[in-house]
Amino acid sequence: MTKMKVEEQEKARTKARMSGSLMLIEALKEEKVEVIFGYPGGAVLPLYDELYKAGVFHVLTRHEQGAIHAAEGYARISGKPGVVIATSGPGATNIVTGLTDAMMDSLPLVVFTGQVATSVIGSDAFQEADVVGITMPITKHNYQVRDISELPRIIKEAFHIATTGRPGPVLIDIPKDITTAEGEFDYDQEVHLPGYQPTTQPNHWQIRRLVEAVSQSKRPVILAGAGVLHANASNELRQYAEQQNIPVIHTLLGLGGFPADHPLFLGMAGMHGTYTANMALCECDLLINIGARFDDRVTGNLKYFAPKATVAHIDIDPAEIGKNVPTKIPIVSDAKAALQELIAQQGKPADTAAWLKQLDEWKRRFPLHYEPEAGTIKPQKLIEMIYEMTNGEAIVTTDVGQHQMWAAQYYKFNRPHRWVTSGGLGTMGFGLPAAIGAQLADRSATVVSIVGDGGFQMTLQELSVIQELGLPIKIVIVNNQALGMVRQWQELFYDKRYSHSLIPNQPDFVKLAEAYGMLGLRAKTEAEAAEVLKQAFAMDGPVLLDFHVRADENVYPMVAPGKGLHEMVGVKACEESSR
Ligand SMILES: Cc1ncc(C[n+]2csc(CCOP(=O)(O)OP(=O)(O)O)c2C)c(N)n1
Ligand SMILES: [Mg+2]
Repeated sequence: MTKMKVEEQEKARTKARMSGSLMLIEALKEEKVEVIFGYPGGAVLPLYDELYKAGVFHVLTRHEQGAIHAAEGYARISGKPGVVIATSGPGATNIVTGLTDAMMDSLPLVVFTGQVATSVIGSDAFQEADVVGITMPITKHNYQVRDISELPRIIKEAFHIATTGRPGPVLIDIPKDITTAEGEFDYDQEVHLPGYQPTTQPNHWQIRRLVEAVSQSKRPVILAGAGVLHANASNELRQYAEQQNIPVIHTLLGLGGFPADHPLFLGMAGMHGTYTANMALCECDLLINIGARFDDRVTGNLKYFAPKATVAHIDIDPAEIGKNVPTKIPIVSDAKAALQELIAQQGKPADTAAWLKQLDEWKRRFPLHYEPEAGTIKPQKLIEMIYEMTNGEAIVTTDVGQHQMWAAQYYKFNRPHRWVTSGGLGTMGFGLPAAIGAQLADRSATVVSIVGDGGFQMTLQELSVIQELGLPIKIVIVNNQALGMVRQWQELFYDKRYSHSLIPNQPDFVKLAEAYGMLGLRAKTEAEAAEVLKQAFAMDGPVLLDFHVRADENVYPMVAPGKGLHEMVGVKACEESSR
């Protein structure tokens, strides 16, 4: 067949008449969607019927929240949009947390919700919810399809909006009658959105100003966030930092963007950041923020944040620049494009020798620290053991709490796109379903889901999916029989009144694993931990590991709420410690 003929046939196919449901399937094919995470119900029955006929790979999670977190994990690892389908009413409201999570952490999702028929919208029909209203502030954009003729354009726009500029979740609410109505499927159209034209290339004059500021700086530092990962700019970040001899700090979400074992790396900043990273932010004279949004968990009390610094901020979202921290050099750009330009300019590097010497001294004197203890499992040690067992190569997903912070501190990410955590929203229950999406995005990766005994119980039904798909995820429960992070705050700030944070009677997680048809292993000492980790990682299939760790361990260093970064507690000078 000639090339012309193939093109004609292709055109004919994209102009064919079909139902709304089939259009959706065809659009997903055009967008090269590999997997859909979802849950059926009345309003999406026609759609599910087409899914059945088309043989699309659809993962039936056991709760819609599981579906959307799995889609987030998939998006985080693959860089492609995660696709979700939920039914109207309760199906849609069950994804509200995930949408908010994806919005806060800038993850590209395209989410389809069923809706009652257009003729009964507004009548409190069975399973009707105002999903467009509910999700307006927690989506990058949302739509309700009112006419079948709009459907192809809307789907095409949704994928475009979710994945360009600052990524985010886009929702399409589709009334049931639209899924059965027939129309022309024209997907061969340009996206035309005059009001949405993200700036991706930096302003040359602002770049020159930054180059000049760097050349005059004595104590510059780069704060790199997830924007570097979204832009696939890790290589450029490294090149630039090395070219200019500028040290690098990561936000929680940025981890892996710069190699943790690089001499210029100072660690994570913020509430549980390293001493060196936080002090560098206090003392720097030039702060170059690349793709981070100056979250309050990173800055601490803004009154004391980077008091001596000229601030430069590279961000694809202009709304972030100057939002929290006054910014002298604003650069609206994709991180990769801005870094490429900075590298190309090759300005005179800053003379950072004395600064780097000071930072090395801090690194040596005030490393992350914990007291080893025989006969128990130190959670920090547990993370180190997992790091060693996986050669630092695993994809790590977490829940939210102490275990999340220990994972961020002690699993040294040298590569991008290995770290999947809920940063902005801090969503308990995120880790397990996110691991499903992460594993489906990278089938050959070792995926470790590090979860708390509290958060695990918020989405543990997804064990069923892991078992059913035979995903070889290693689930690590850091079982401190407590809502540990809440317990820590109550110990430190509420005079040890442990109001509803201690859970001494957790279920038997090993038996639970068995109920879900997977191997469960338990360890209560470091020696047992080493043994079960060896066994688990030697196995092909999923394993659930229940580690009973010390219940009263705290995450340090810590910047108490309302304090400045210089007011960290729990820092020990190396000479005083046994490590
Ligand atoms: C959905 C949700 N509810 C409540 C919280 C508040 N919260 C933050 S950390 C935490 C404790 C988590 O306990 P666990 O999962 O056992 O983790 P740990 O801190 O013990 O490691 C709680 C309740 C939250 N982040 N998310
Ligand atoms: Mg816990």
